[in-house]
Amino acid sequence: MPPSDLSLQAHWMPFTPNRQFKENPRLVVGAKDMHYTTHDGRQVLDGTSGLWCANAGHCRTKIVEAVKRQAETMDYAPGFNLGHPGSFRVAERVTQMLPGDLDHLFFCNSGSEAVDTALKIALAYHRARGEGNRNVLIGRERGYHGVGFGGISVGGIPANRKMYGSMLPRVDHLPHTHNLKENAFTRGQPNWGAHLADELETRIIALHDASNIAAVIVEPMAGSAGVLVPPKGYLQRLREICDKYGLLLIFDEVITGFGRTGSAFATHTFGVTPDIITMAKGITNAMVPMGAVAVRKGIYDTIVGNAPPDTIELFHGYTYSGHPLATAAAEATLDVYEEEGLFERAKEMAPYLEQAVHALREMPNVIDIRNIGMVAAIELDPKAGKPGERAFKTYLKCYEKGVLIRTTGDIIALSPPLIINKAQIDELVGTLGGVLREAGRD
Ligand code: PXG
Ligand code: PLP
Repeated sequence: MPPSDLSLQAHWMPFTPNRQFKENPRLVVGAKDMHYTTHDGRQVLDGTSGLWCANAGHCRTKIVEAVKRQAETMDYAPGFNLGHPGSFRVAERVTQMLPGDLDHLFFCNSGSEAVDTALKIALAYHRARGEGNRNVLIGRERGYHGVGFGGISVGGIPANRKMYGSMLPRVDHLPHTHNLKENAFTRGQPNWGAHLADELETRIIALHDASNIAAVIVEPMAGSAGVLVPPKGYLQRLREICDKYGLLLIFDEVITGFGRTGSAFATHTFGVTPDIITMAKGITNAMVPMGAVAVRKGIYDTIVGNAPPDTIELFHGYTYSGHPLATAAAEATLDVYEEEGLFERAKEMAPYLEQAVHALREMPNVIDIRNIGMVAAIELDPKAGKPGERAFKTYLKCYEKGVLIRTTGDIIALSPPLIINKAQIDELVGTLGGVLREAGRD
């Protein structure tokens, strides 16, 4: 139980069963490297990088120091009509990590804002080209693009949409690629499913006409909906169809950015370059909220070049776009990734994680295991009439036993900080395996 003077009532917690949590709360009060400290002094191994964001581990000294220094030097700088050096440096460094001519970066404060920003940029781009009728946006079933109205409109998670009435008009969705019959227990990219991208051409473009479609947004690897690794050739096919019909391709790399899939971005891992990339989370190692949107040169040049001189070219931005504490955290974070070679490390450790998680195959109720880079999912057979219960009980038991996992429905996701070592992978997967075994086939 938390300290008796702490009231839990006023805080309406996000994506949490509030009543259940407040009856049986779990509080953490400290974090360092691979571990959280609970309020009662236990160490918990972080198998999820917080919420997929502390990719270099927690409270890294270099990042802490950079943020402290910045807080003492300049707390805040207005971002409209005024600048500070940090945001320009981060934009240079991040765009240098990206392939092709993805060479401009717009700042915001979260993944949800990055998605809204990217969708608006896509619409503004076509309008600047004189094709403002291109305003249909295409997402994908099971896609998670945050919780703004833009993100839930193109997103494909029913529970995140159903309460909120009308969303963006003129949206359609590709089918998702998850298919256990074809792909269960695949290591890395599944062989089956590239043809699902063809629906963009055969159904969606056929229905709406390409001349009305602005952009296609997908997570190159769907994270939130349960780690859906793209089938071989699938993203290439989407790219080809977008090129053929003049549609912008947006990769939402809020989770996959900054090393998760075993290279800097999923665009590198899968060898497909989109027109726009959204990012957040790992950009500051979760130290300070930050999001960003990278766009290809042609998009920036078109929107900026077509506006009358001496006018604002894009009517968009946030009070905290490029906040100095966030840019200080981002610079130090990029240093840590680079100095410690963490993206390469993720790639090197990936086979070990793969081996470890696939050893859970014979555990009770496991119906699929999938993985890529430093991310893995173990899917459980849902209990009849009680979807999600089996995985959530596993989460609670693992937490009691000192490891933090993440669940979505009956899918368990593991996405540890990229600094995890082999003994810690053994501890994470071993504890999970023990809990699954104990639960048995109830
Ligand atoms: N796009 C993608 C692909 C994401 O994964 C967002 C946008 C939204 O980011 P913000 O910063 O607005 O939350 C996300 C966020 C989970 C989990 O456990 C995933 C996210 C957030 C919280 C929990 O699956 N993804
Ligand atoms: N609401 C009001 C009344 C505001 O004045 C502002 C910003 O000035 C916002 C919302 C948007 O806030 P932010 O720029 O932090 O997204």
